[in-house]
Amino acid sequence: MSAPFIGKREYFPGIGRIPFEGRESDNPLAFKHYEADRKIGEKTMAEHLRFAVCYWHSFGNAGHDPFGPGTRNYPWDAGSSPIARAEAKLDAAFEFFTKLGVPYYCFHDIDLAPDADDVIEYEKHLQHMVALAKMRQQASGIKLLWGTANLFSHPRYMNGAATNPDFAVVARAAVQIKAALEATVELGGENYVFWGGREGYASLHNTHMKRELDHFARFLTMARDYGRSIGFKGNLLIEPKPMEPMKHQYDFDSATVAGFLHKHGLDKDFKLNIEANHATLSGHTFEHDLQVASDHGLLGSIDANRGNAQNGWDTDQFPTDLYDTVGAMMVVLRQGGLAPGGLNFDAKVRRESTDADDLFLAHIGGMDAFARGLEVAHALLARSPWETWRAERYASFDKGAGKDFEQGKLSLADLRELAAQQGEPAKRSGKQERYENLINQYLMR
Ligand code: XLS
Ligand code: NI
Ligand code: NI
Repeated sequence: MSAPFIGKREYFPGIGRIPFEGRESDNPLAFKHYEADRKIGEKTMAEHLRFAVCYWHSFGNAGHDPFGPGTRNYPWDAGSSPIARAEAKLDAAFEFFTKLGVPYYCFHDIDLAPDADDVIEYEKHLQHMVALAKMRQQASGIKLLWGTANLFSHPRYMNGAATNPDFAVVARAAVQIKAALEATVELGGENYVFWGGREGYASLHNTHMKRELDHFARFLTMARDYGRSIGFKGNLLIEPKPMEPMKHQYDFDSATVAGFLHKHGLDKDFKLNIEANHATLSGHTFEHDLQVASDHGLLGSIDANRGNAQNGWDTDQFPTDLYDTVGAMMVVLRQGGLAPGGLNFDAKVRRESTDADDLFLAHIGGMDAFARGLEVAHALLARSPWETWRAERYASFDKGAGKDFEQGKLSLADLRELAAQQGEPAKRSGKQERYENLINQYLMR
């Protein structure tokens, strides 16, 4: 194990490289399930899970909410200038990534570098920080899973970015997308994400929805063409979310975005980045939206978090629910993995969690939850009767008339003839409880 990357000063003193100690350990700062090099099937846990830490919640969010300011005093926020603070934040971030032992990170342009209204100044800030990040990546071996642009915080984007009714704002949004694409290419980012922050509407009264959606497609097409022209070979990812901050967000869920991408001929270059809490906000389960994306051949990456059963907003909590992680990993394993995507912890510690080690505890919990989900999902698929049971449920389509139906060889009138001959079909139980029991049985092993 290489020594943790530590910059000019240490931001998490007293915490070393997080070890794997196994499920009997009570050491809060140790992994109980995540053992990076352990093989699950053909791949190691690290290769399956491809964990990433996000820059924004972990190093940029001191805990503010609509009712009050931040509760955490980050030592990297003490510097005298915006650039000095960004440099300190970068060192703290790389120290954290290496101590935790994750292979990837993700950022927005203005998490990494200070924002500026002046275009040239904004670009200079980002280039400066990208050069430093490149050095940190080389020194630590940590890689960029994806980059993105924040087109939702600045007040100019209050009515949207690419879907803004004012062309001047649409053009200004291009400044950030262009720069963030360049930063991603420079840092060898394996994906690029578009979360349509304020792409949606607050009221349909003043909104020309079709026109805004056409603008959105035009903008994404331009971004794709520019990305490809500067050598970006990875996946472009759209991250669906149904609401918040807007009343209605255009990238509502997997099904909506799949239709949009197909309609505009973007499905070859774009895939989806599915966030658990966004799926649940849209009235689905996490597993549902993953499955829809995967069925379209569009599941590219995951923002791993969870919502809260009582709160109706995006609470972005760390994933701890093993049922959820088993379900997610079943979808991922069935499609043969996530690469070049990964599992990015788009999650934040609670406002009341104010110690430096809380950030470690949160990530350790999330990584262990997904490692256990991986183990159980793999065992269910490889060793349990699950797949056989499910296949048997559809066996009537594997031969005879059922197979002819699937292959398009029968007409509606043919089906009527068959039904008239065979009489009333026998009832066949769905046996849901059998599967539910199997999950618990394997979880407890
Ligand atoms: C916010 C989104 C955001 C994206 C990146 O709800 O999840 O964090 O992942 O812009
Ligand atoms: Ni979210
Ligand atoms: Ni996200």
